[in-house]
This record gives sequence, C-alpha cells and structure tokens, in this order.
Amino acid sequence: MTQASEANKQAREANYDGLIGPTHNYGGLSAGNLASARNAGLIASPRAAALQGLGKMKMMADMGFVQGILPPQARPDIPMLRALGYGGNARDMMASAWQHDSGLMRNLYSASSMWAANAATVSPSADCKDGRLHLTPANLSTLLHRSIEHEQTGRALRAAFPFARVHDALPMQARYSDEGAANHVRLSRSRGAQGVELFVYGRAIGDNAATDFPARQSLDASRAIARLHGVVPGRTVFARQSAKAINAGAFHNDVVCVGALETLFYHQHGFDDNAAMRCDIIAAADGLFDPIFVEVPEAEVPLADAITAYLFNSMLVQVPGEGRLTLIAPLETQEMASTKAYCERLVASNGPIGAVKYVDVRQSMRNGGGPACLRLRVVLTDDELAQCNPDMLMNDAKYGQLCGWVSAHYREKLAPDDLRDPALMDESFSALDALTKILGLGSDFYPFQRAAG
Ligand code: SUG
Repeated sequence: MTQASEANKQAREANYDGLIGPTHNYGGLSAGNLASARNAGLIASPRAAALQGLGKMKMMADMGFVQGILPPQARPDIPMLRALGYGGNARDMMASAWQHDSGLMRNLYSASSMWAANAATVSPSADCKDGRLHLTPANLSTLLHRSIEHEQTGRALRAAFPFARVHDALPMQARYSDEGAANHVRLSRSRGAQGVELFVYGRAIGDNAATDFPARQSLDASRAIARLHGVVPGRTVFARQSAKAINAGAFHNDVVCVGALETLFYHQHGFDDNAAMRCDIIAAADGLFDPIFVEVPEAEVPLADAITAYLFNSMLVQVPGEGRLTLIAPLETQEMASTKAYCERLVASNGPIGAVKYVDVRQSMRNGGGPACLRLRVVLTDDELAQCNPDMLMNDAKYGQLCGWVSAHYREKLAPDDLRDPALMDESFSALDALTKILGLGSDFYPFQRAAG
C-alpha cells in the first residue's frame, strides 16, 4: 500500500451545520419550495429553531461524528441597503426601505444561511488533481434572499478550513446559477479513497424542458465547479433532475436523493433518466467500487409524500463502528404513513441501510429545510482535520455555551410584523458579536463589526 493511500484511509466525513440565526422567520420567499409557501406568515420561534439545530449537532457529536458549526449571517443585510441607494444610518435606511419596499426588507432579514447544504460544493482532496480540499460557495442567484449569502459564506469557510482552496462564487448570472452541495453527491468506497462526484442540474442552456417552478441549478454551473475543483473528468457524472420532481416541489436534488459511500438512495422520479444516471455512475466508478442503487418506487412512496415528509432530505451516515448505514430523517417522515412504512421495510431488508433515526428540526422544516439541508458535508483527512478551526467544532462545552448564548439573545417568538421592529437588528448584531468570540472568528468577521472599526 502506498503512503498516500495509507493516509487516505484516515479520512472521515464531518458535518458542518448552519447555526440558525436570531431572525429566523417564515417569509414565504422561495417559489417552488412548497413548505416555504404554505407556512408564509406563521409565527416562528428563533429560539426553538436554534436549539433544535444545536440538538441535532450534539446528537451527531455524541454518535462519534466530527461536527462543525457555521455561523449565521448578519441580518438585516445593511450593506445591501446601502448598495441599493438607501442612505443615512442603519435605522434610517431600514425605515425608508420598509416604507418603499417592504418585500426587500423581508428578503434582507432572512436567516436562510442556516441551510448549509447550499453554502458550497465540496470536493475532498482525494478527488482533486492538486490533492487539496476545494470548496466553491454557491452563488444562489435564483432567489434574492439567498443571493446575498455567498460572500459571507466564503469568509466563514475560510475561517473553518484555513488550509483549503475556497473559490469565489460563480458569476451572478442565470447561466451559472448554483445551489451548492444540495445538487451534488459524492460516492466512494471509503471516505479517503478517490470517489465519483455526481452533479445534478435542473436545466441546461438551450433546452426547452420548461419547469413550472425555477430549476435552480444549471449544467454550466455544475461543469464550471467540476473544472475549478480539478475533479478527474472520468470520475464525474452530470445527471439531470426530472422536471416532474421540480414541478412537484423538489427545488433541490437533495429533496429526492441522498448518497453515502457506495450507496445512492433516490426516488423513482428523481432523475430525468434513471437508467442513464446509473450507467454513468457505474462507468465512472469502474476500478474504484461497485455502486449500490436503492430506488424508491412511486408505488411505495408517492413523489408528493416523499417531498412533504422529506424522506430523502435525510443524512445518510455510517455510524463509527457500524457496517450498515443509518438514515437520519426528520420526524415528519415518521408521521407520514407511506414513508414510515417504507423505512420499516428498508431496515428489515438486507440492504445497505440498516437503521433510521428521527430528529426534530420542525422549525427549519416549515421553511423546507430538513436535516440534510442544515449540514454541509466535508470529507477531511486527519491532517486536514488537525488544521480546522477548533473553535468551530462541537463538543459538550461548546454545546453548553451555544445553548446559553441562544437563551440569552434569541426571541421566543417572531411574527412577520416583528421584523419592522428596529430593536431586532440591535439584538441580532449584539448576539452575533458575542458569537464571534465563542467560534473564534475574530472581531472583524461581520460587516457591522468592520463598519464600527
Ligand atoms: O432555499 N428555504 C430554503 C430551504 C433550503 C433547503 N435546502 C436544501 N434543500 N438543501 C430555500 O428554499 C425559505 C425562506 C422563507 O420563505 O422565509 C427558504 O429560503
């Protein structure tokens, strides 16, 4: 065995979750995301949301996984108000924006950076020609409230992974619209071995398979990322998400598909051409591993049920010391008859998935964000892990500190009209200022900290 492959064996998958921010609310901002539309205007609980997210992170750390924390972004986005021509101090700008364009203010208040699966596309060092970990922050150009995330996301990723190659987001243009890891799956024999990267897109330039809802990932974006990361061309697959899935509310591929190690778990209607997708993966994996496909038939779980219950927006993980995989699904999957029964059969079968565990992330789920949306998977060798920012990793002490921080700073309830309260900005910024100390981010991490200096 070569030295390199020996070292590769020591890699593991870390999950970096987006810490849910103090302005979490139900803004109805995401066309094509059924939960966001259905729950628009509900009263949110930022505190419960953040504690649910922290509970999931703690559970993962307790199971023996490396668990990281990505900070929320500063909201409202004051620099964006200035860029749009509002003047005066922050309160003045907000007052006139609320008066002239309340929709804009609702976008600038979104806590959407919590959905870390959209933070970036990640290619582990074992897949990249230069042997480095590559990350490209997603430009999220389809929706205004998400398009303002990428710059600060890049800053957070550079703080978390100082050794990695963190690229800039792709150009902010429809041709390159990119939603990050939510449309990307990596399959491999072991974490540290070279893998196959599956890029899933919803539309290509010049095609006319129109969808009722926006197809947020373009083929050109996926191709550009594969190039930027230097992923070996023969080991990449580009597959098209089905228009049927997008029209049914699967605004990201991770609503109908999840993969881990050799296993791809997906819905019958997830892809345009399942057989071609499987053939392409088998060819790309030749000599590396034998892919295992678990296709969920429409007859057992109708697409609409899969999307409502978020069966596939689960984390598919290999618990340290266990052979078969565990699916970490939202409680909503247990509450839907078809998905619950399917999970029972899945576990009872001899397949690659041996357990299902349910977690409560209801506050996020009401905005269309399940357990998988909340995390960014990053495969790290031991060497790389040793260079990660230790303050951004979860452990018992960090969990206690962060729960205390949430309880001290977050509102119990946030109704749509509460966003008009200028005190919310002050509360949020003072919470985030305190957070920079807990996560070792420095005193110039947020734009409001830099403006003050
Ligand atoms: O982009 N929801 C997010 C949910 C993202 C889920 N992520 C993954 N599937 N990986 C979105 O649609 C709703 C915000 C609101 O309506 O207030 C929102 O942005």
